[in-house]
This record gives sequence, structure tokens and C-alpha cells, in this order.
Amino acid sequence: MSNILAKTCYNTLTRKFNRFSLYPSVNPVQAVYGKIHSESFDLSRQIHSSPTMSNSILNGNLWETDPELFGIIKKEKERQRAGLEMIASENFTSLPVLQCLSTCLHNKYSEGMPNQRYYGGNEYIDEIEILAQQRSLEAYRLKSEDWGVNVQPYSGSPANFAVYTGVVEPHGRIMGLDLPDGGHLTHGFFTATKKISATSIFFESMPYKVDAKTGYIDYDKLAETARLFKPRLIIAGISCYSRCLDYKRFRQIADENGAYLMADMAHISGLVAAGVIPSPFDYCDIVTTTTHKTLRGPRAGVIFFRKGVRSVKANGTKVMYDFENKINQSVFPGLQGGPHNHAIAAIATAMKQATTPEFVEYQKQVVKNAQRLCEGLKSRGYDIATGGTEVHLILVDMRSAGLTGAPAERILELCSIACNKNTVPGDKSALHPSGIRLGTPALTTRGLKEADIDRVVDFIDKSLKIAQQVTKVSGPKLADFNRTIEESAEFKKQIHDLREQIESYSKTFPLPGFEAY
Ligand code: DSN
Repeated sequence: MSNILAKTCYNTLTRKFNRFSLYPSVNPVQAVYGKIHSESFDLSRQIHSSPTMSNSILNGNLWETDPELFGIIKKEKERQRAGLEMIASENFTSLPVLQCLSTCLHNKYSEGMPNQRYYGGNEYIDEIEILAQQRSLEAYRLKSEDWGVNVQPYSGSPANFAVYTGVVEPHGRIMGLDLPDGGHLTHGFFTATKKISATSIFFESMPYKVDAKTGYIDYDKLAETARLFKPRLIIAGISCYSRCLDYKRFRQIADENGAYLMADMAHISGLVAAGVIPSPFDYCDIVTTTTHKTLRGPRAGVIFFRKGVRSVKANGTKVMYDFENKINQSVFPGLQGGPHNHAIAAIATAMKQATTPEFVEYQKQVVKNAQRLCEGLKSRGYDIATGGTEVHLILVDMRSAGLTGAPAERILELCSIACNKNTVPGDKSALHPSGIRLGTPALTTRGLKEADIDRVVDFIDKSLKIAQQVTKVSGPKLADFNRTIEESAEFKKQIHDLREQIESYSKTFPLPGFEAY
């Protein structure tokens, strides 16, 4: 076979097997042509490069122009392939999303809104942004008469801050779920000694909390505090809460106090799009989201806001929503510069994917897997906050297992299971969390089903049992925990052996995206 023909076959096959549903556990392309090497990427180079340019810095492939960096990226790819990714906010995005992210759209400045740009040359960028807007509305079954959307926020934190800046006056009052109770930093986190989030620096923030016994949001207490605090805006949003939110109750509390209701659905936006959990759009004035968590799109943010009639006064006068200009102008020129057009294109294709039956099946499986994970860990004696889950994540309270969050996270990391330590209801400090948060979106993307989750439960349990043994020697401090492992050949061997099992198991599941990077 000639060299060119061989490369063409290689790339055709590689592209075919990049589609993760067809991805075999042993890539036959590699079996035929051996280890992937830089030559293998030549076809993509021919596709992506201008044939007249020969400058190697401009047109050389990354693996040729910067092998040092490319080598690190490949190691990260290998880490993602070999490990079990259980960080609830992470996912493996699709090949089309990754392709959008590396297009020429990256090159263009386009401050302003479609058809109202500050720079010329935005004819096609306008088309793409309008498509992303339309598809975002379609993904959530929204009518353009009732809802507007801004797809320019760089991610979730800027999206949230743009809303506050747009619709709450400086030092206006905001209520969000406290960070140690499962809220997000941008929902207004501050401590006794420090205002941590800019939301608490530039606005007055009053947290609401979960019931320390049940783990459920204490809506009665929120209602009571809101009556005293009179917030301008209430946030119904979470970064670690395993139950569906009661948007109707949030709406009642907001209405009683003349407040706007904003949902931050970043974690659950894929589940909402698929219709597998209640939608915040039924009750909220504004909805923000990131697009890379359960939604499985690019790292970006989106703001949805209501349009049209907000209320009708007793005398029949209509009060209209006035969010559109306030929020759009808050994003730009208020807080951001040029939109990231490659990310906006990727939002467009992710929102298209979100309307497919495959996506709905995926989201259902995410929840089934989280519930199986929950039941499996409970059957092995672990405590789960709220006793269960209705979404994509669970919060495991490590105290009854004789552990805290930090050593639990560390041992799992050493065994190639990625998760994060997290506060549990009743924890006093976000710096010393007692639990770990585990999510199923990424594993489900790789094709794990309930029976596979049983295996994952077993791996987690074995890892945590090693941590219990280590802690008996080291005590609770993480530095002592790490040193005890480092100094013990026996602990190192146990971890090494378990890690090998986990990695070889993990590698049997495909990853979407590019084969080698
Ligand atoms: N960092 C995300 C999370 O893990 O929940 C939120 O921004």
C-alpha cells in the first residue's frame, strides 16, 4: 500500500472509530498500523491547512511544533481514559463540539449582538450566534415571544455575575443556597472573616440553608428569612444537592417579597433539556447555565430571561419584563469583551444534540446510574445525604466510615477515581468537609450502565477501606495520611494493585472525541 493510501485508510478508520459508540476496546487501526505516531495526523493537516502556506510555526501540527506541550496533553488524555471520572460537574464532550472549538471562528472579534456589531466582517458569526440562540430556546421548548437568550457568557460564573449586575442595583440584596450547604460560590458566599465571592462584595448576600438533619433545603426558613431580608433576587441553584428543587415554592417566596427568581441550572441543564426532572422555566424569571456539565457541550455559559408581560395591575395596566437590554448590556459592554465564537458554535451543536432521543436516553441513564451508585454504597454501609438522589450526583457523608472528605478524595485519586471532597449538611467549615461528591454524567457518556456501576461501587468501597486502614495509623490530618502511605510499602502495594484493576477496567470503555488528544 502506498504511503498516502495507507494514511488515508488510517484516518478514515480513525474517524470511524472516534465515534465512541463504535469504539472497540482494542482499536483495530492501532492493531494494523501499530502505535499512533505523528505521521498519522497528516490527513487532518491537509484538511485544516492552506496548501500555499509553508511556515512551520503557522501550519505545523502541534505535535511537531510543540512536542513538549503535546506530550503533556497526551498524558492528560491517557489519564482521562484510564481513570473513572466521577466529578459531578465534569463530562466528556462530543467530537462535533471539539471540532467547533478548533475552527476559524476563534479568530473573529464580534462585540455586540447579532446584526449590531462594533466590528465589520460578522456576517457568518451573526448566523452562528442566531442559530445558537434559536437552538438554545428549542432545547428547552421555549418560545421566542416569551424568552430571550444570551449565549455570550464565557462560563457560569460570568453568566451569574452578569445577571446580578444587570438586574440588581449595586449592594442590592441576593439570597442563594450557602456554599457549605450545596450552593455555588457565585451565589454569594462569605465567611465570618471574609467576603469570598464577588457576589458578596458587590451585593448584600444572605444565604439560606439545608436542614442539618434531613439534608433537604429548609424552605420554611428561607421564607422566614426572605420576609426579613427582602431580597431583590433569589437564586434557586445548586452545585451539590441531590434532590429536585421545588421551583413552585421558590416562586411563592419570591412573589411574597417582590423578588426576581433566578435558577442556576448549571449542574442539571442536561437533565432539564431531556425532561427527566422538573424544569425551572415553568416558574423562574431568569435561568443561567453552564453548557459543559450534564449538557455535555463546550465550556461556556448561557442566560435565559423572560420577555413580555410580567404582571397586570388591578387597573389593567401591563407591567412588562425589562431584562433584555439590562442583561445583554451587562454581558457586553458591562463585563465581557469579544464573544468566544468558537464556543458559541459549539453551544449551537450541543443544543442540537440535546433535542435528540439519544440524548434523552443518556440523561435517563445518568439518573439511573446515580441511583444505582447510591443504593450500592448504602448497601455497603455508607451514609448518603438526604438518603438518595433524583439527579446526577450523590453526596456521601464519610463520618460514619471513620473518614473525612480529604483522605477519601485522596485515596480515590490514588486509585484513579476522580471526585471531590465536599461539605455535608451540618459541616461548620467549607475548608474541612466531611463528605465526597460523586457524579455519573461522565461515566454514563462512556457507556457505563447499572451493572457497571455495581463494579464501580466495589472499587470505591475497596479504595475507602484502604483509607480506613491508613487513617488508623495516620490520624485524620491529610499530610499525615499522605506521609503514612508514602512510608508504607504495604499500603503502596495495595493502592497500586487496586489502581491497576481500576485502570484496566476503565480502559474498556470508550471516550468520545479525538483518539489521541
Ligand atoms: N466547579 C463546578 C462544580 O464542580 O460544581 C461549579 O462551577
